[in-house]
This record gives sequence, C-alpha cells and structure tokens, in this order.
Amino acid sequence: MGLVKSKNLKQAQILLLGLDSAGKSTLLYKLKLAKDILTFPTIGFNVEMIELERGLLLTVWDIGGQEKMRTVWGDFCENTDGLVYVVDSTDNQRLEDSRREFEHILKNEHIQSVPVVLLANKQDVPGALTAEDITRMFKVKKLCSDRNWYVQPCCAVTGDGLVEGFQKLTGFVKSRMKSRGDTLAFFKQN
Ligand SMILES: Nc1nc2c(ncn2[C@@H]2O[C@H](COP(=O)(O)OP(=O)(O)OP(=O)(O)O)[C@@H](O)[C@H]2O)c(=O)[nH]1
Ligand SMILES: [Mg+2]
Repeated sequence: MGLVKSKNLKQAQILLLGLDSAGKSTLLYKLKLAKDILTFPTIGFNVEMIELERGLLLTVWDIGGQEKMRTVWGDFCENTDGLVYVVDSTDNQRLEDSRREFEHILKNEHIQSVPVVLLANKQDVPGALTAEDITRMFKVKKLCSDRNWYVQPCCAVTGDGLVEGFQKLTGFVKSRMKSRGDTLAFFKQN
C-alpha cells in the first residue's frame, strides 16, 4: 500500500524489528497506551495503529525476535515505508548477532532505500552502550549509506526518546515519498 494520502489522513507502514527481548513490544505499547505493560515474548506479531502527529497514521508491525521468527522477518518487508530496529544496549553478548540480523534485513529487496531508525534501548540501565557506540559497532554509516538513518537513544519503560525516534523516522518517510514522486493513492474522504 505504501503511503496512502487522503485530504486529511496519511498512512505509513512501519516495521519494528530487533532480537528477542530488545524491548519492541514494551515500546510499542508505551507509545500506543502511554502505559508500562507486562510483555511476554512475541510469538508471531503485534500490529497497532498509532497517530503520533495529527493526520499521520502509523501502522506499526512488531514482529517477534526469537531465532525462529527472524527467519520470517523478510515476509513482512513488502510495502514497508520505514524500519525501526531496536537494540538492547545492555546485551553485549548478542550485539554481534543483532548487528548481523540488521545487516541481513537491510539486503531485503523490499526495503531498499527505506529509511531506518535504530533505537538504542534500555538507556536506564547503568553501563548501557550509547547511541554513538551502537552507530560505530553496527557500522551504520556504511550499511545505511543508501538511505536516511538515525540512531536514537531511548528507554521503552519510561518512554524517553521514543517519540523523538518515531518523529525522525516519519520525517524521513515523508521526504522519501515526496522525492520519489511515488504513486500515492489519493482517496477522497466522505
Ligand atoms: N530496564 C529496561 N528494561 C526494558 C526496556 N525495554 C524493555 N525492557 C524489558 O525487556 C524485556 C523484554 O521486552 P519486550 O518488549 O517483551 O521485548 P521484545 O523485543 O518484544 O521481545 P520479543 O517479543 O521476544 O521479540 C521485558 O522484561 C521489558 O520490561 C528498557 O528500556 N529498560
Ligand atoms: Mg515482543
């Protein structure tokens, strides 16, 4: 579907990926409900519509990050307008796994040139890697040289940095659609 534009409402499809326990579902429901919820590992996916800015509806697809689920991430890439990749900044042991999965998904044909925001999550935990650390360790400049990208520090539990990260992404999404002069679907309301 891509970005669907109507007189008063635009929609964008956002894919939320990252290893299991990175904090994807916690941040999704923090954004959606402004509440801390007790999450369970996501088997399958969650999907929520979020209106962070008036007139722009984000459909956010939160896909489980366990090893088995990573094999199907590619099936969710079609029609994606923006990718949010969540990193547990305290999980030193699996940082390379996360980086490898990130590199792999960026090669998916459906998300070529799709903008990316990496969320360096769990910044409330002492010793968490900074956004600069993640940028360097994930080789983001190199891997994302073909697209707009940004690395945002955040804490899904308090909500710090989440709106900023998503706003950055939607800014990129809007400018990509404009610059591509994409075949936007225009629907007249009412
Ligand atoms: N301290 C801290 N804990 C967090 C933060 N974000 C998430 N968590 C915790 O990390 C655990 C995993 O969070 P989830 O949101 O379920 O992780 P997920 O990425 O959805 O994991 P899967 O569904 O298995 O892919 C939970 O216990 C959360 O409370 C954070 O910013 N800080
Ligand atoms: Mg989850």
